Amino acid sequence: MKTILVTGALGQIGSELVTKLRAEYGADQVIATDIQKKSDNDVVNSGPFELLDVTDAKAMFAIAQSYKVDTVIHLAALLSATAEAKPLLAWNLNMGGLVNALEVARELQCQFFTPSSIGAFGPNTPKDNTPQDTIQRPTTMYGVNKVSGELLCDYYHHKFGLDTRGIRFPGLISYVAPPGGGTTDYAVEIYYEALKKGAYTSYIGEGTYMDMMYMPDALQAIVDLMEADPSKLIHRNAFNVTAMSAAPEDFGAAIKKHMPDFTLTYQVDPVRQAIAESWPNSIDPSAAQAEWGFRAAYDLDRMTKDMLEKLSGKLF
Ligand code: AKB
Repeated sequence: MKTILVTGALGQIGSELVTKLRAEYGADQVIATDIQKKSDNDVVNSGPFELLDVTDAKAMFAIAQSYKVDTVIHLAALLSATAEAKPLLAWNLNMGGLVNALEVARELQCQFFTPSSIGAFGPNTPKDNTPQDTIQRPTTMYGVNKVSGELLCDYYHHKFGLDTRGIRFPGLISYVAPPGGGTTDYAVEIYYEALKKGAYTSYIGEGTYMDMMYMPDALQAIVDLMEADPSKLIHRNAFNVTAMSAAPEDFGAAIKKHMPDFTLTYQVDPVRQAIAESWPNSIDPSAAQAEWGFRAAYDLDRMTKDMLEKLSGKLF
């Protein structure tokens, strides 16, 4: 039986991952933590919840020790656009939080997971079918954090024998908790605005391709990787995964199949556009497929149908 500490539990991934982990391993086995407490949130009310600032190493250790956790899932981080606006805060939070979480895992001998991102790649990375092992010279603070994080997790594995595992997530799309401060957030906003206004103005330009994935596939990937036989893992930090490579007009066309009057226009934000252009168009997930059986169940059309159904139930 696992006892799992989750940081950033009220964020985009955490809000749904905690629910899934509680269903799978038992509500009391998943200790959700976040820097804020929203008392009407299901994550806060469906099992143990503790307030935690991940830059506070002692507080993190005390919570982990008191619940006798054996697994740490460290999600708390600033996303790419916010990190670019506040680079020093991003370094302190993203790297400080990560090293604290790794230290907790080392001292308590826990299994460890933290997400990396397509942001760990940069402008001189091969853009199409980006290999698992390739050039990683990102030009954003978020990317610098993600590459450093991948290396640090590998270091803890080699140096201390810690069971560290990670995934390079593409843009994640979900109808539950909104993302905040990411470059790929447009791919979530477009569904909300389609339903609310029948129109969306994209801050990412036409023809800009990035990898994307529906949240249920991302959550399943985390569980599958954490359950994977360690003897089969050649890589650890972190695996390329993707479900689709798409540009704004592809989302527009998929939405139009359900809402023929939907209109998509563009007003490009130069900061987020530059970040997007420094990232791959499409990444190669074959290492994840070979080493732990990764597969995505949702393509763009299946995801769009589900997003529109679930979101309209939520909004109206
Ligand atoms: C972001 O846009 O910052 C994130 C990511 C791809 O890591 N969604």
